[in-house]
Amino acid sequence: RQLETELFKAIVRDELHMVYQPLTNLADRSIFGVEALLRWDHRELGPISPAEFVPIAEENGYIVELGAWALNRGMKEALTWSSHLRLSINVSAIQFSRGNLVATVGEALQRTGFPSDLLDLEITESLFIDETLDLKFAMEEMRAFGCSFSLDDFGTGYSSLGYLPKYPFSKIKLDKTFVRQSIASKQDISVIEAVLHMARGYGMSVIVEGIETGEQAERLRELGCKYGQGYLFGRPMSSANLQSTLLNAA
Ligand code: G
Ligand code: G
Ligand code: MN
Ligand code: NA
Repeated sequence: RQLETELFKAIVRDELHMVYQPLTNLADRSIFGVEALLRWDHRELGPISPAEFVPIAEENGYIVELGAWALNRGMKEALTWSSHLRLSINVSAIQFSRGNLVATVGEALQRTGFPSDLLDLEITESLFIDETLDLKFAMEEMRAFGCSFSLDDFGTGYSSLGYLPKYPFSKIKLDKTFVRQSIASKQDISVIEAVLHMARGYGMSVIVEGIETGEQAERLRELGCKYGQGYLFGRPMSSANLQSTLLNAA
């Protein structure tokens, strides 16, 4: 496919960049971290969504290179900001199975000097449907560096919850589909309450994704959610724009 060939050239052509979306304390709306997201601006085709190119890169294995690039770029840019924020970076299962993610993360930390205790790696819940994949050992090794793990897209994987305490996650990212009706439906409220309760039991914190309105933020805060992410608090933005946002908030 044409897109696939173009993707292989994206790094050398300097067509990739990272954007950063605020992770916010619901109590005072202060920013404690960011989620880093890959962007590809093709010289002729224009912007291509990661929802489109990440699956292609996962299929052909190029996600190993893209992922390493994203880790290095994210840590390097995060070090230029005036406040030291947590940096959350998405990683794909293929980076474990076809690459050596432990070595890649270790090298990126060393090369950039980014503090490992500020690094979170986001792993999507749907990975855990495939129980043959042994992520646990690699996760423990990275935890020894000082990194933490967030379980991304929680609630969309339709997997059993039994795997949850077996892996060293410190955070759960509740998928944005739950927020949409968090005010409308009693049923969704009880799901959110159940997730908060379970997370507390496992000593994990919860970040609610996809918060778009002040009403949602307030309702979620009342339910006991501490952390949120969404367009209400900030869209994914360039490193320079994030820096201005931090200065304006200070
Ligand atoms: O950026 P956007 O909100 O459009 O992201 C779409 C999807 O692409 C999300 O599921 C997100 O997790 C994924 N994605 C974005 N950046 C990265 C990345 O650097 N690595 C991986 N593996 N996935 C990413
Ligand atoms: O990694 P993950 O699948 O969680 O990727 C985050 C995705 O969610 C990105 O595509 C990002 O642009 C998107 N996103 C972030 N905040 C919001 C929001 O408030 N509403 C919606 N609809 N999407 C959001
Ligand atoms: Mn994510
Ligand atoms: Na998500």
